[in-house]
Amino acid sequence: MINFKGKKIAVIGLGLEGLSSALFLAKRGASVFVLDQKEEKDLDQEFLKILREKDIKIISGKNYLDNLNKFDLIVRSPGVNIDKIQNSKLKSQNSIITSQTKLFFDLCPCPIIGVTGTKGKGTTSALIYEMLQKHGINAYLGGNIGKPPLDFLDKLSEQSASRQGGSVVVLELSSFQLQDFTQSPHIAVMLMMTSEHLDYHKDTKEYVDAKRNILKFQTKDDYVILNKDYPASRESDIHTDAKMFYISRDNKVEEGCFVEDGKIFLSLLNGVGVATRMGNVRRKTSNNTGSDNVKRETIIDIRDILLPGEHNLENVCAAVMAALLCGVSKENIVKVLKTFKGLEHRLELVSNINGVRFYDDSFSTIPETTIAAIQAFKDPEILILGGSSKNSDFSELGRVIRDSKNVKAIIGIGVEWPRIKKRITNNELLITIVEGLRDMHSIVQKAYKLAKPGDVVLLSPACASFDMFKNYKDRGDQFKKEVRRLA
Ligand code: UMA
Repeated sequence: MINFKGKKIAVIGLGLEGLSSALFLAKRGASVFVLDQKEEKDLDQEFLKILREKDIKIISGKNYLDNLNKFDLIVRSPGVNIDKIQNSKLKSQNSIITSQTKLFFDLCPCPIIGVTGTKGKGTTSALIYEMLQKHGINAYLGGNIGKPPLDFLDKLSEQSASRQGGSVVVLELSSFQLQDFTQSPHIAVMLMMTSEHLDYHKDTKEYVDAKRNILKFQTKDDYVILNKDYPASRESDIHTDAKMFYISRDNKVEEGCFVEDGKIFLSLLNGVGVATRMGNVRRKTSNNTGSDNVKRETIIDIRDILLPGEHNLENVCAAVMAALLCGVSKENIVKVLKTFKGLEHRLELVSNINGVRFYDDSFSTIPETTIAAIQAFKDPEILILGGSSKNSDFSELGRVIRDSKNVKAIIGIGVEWPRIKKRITNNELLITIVEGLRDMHSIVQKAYKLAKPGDVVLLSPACASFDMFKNYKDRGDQFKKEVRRLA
């Protein structure tokens, strides 16, 4: 549905996306109702004020879905599981169910680069965006990263016939957003995939299937970049018709980007030139190494990459490949890699106080990312670990901590800490354990007391935050505030 004028539309969920969708549709002449399970007093009061000013009606509280059959179009927010609406007896047979992301795909005039994966999708999306910008491409960044893309739809322009001058959109896409997709982006990036959000999805299969929608509807004129090091990503190759490139931190790849001998390489089959809707990656063959039909080119020495953490090399490889497909020069790619510090709350260096470096990795809500953060440093670490439950399995995290040579202390917090601790402790453990602290002020004070110059204090909880904080952002913000108070 492209013509919204006069249509009666329900937007479900008054969060960031719901607000944006409601305003977008009201501006185009629809009669918009925002439906939310929360009572009106618990909704964002600022958002409510904006809606009222635009004459958008609100239906809230536990019976919020009762009149779904009255709407022509239902726009769900990512946090609202599609099954809840599809199975709702209250919905009429004829109502179309969509989402902000699906509407955006219907309406977007320019190529979209979609990035998904269990972790790293925000960082990778931002890196690609920075590289496109550096090259002078009219790029936009949105999606799960916190920017609903309909907000910038009106600014986008189509590519000209010469593939010059148009906009390019980079979208971070979550499984919640991809779940009911029927279109895929021109360039799809699928990063590492393990399992997550099993509180929302029925099982790992449903989660992986949702993510695979990013490439399932691609044609042979599209491009996909897959992480070869993870089976769920690698084995997605059979679900797409797109031209395929791989990235790897562990192995050479014939076509794509990989890490070897401390460098990032691009590898292309001889004579293969790739013309996407934005650019051309036919590379010069001078200074190439490799066998006759595989041409390899060094992109950057990893010591020159500012972004910390071995795991981020996968994200760097994916971003390099995507940027090259859009015609970004190696020079501009390297410039960005030398200066891009990373996103807030993702292994973010907050401050160096008397030789003690404090890192905020509050976005780390699963064991896999905490393992990556722990392994990002060789210096002694004081780790802040624990929080509310996501039903994670902490066995591997426990093993990594037991075997690590540099974790010197752990401040265990939140309801999940006892479960994590069980996986870590053994009798010979030399790690100092501190528990029972209940606010960020005492946590940071204690961490600083335990630290010596040269140490790293790392907030990387491996858990959600809702038992002690509003969300991961609030947890990270409180951490940063307390760290800065030490200076
Ligand atoms: N709600 C209902 N019924 C439900 C579920 C929720 O009415 O069944 C209501 C809630 O009461 C609440 C509103 O919906 O008032 C919240 O909607 P939402 O959860 O979709 O949140 P938004 O603020 O719209 O933010 C969403 C994404 N949130 C989720 O996917 C949960 C944001 O990703 C995203 O940045 C934003 O859209 C812009 O695209 C956040 C996230 O946690 C960061 N994402 C997950 C992740 O990264 O792991 C997937």
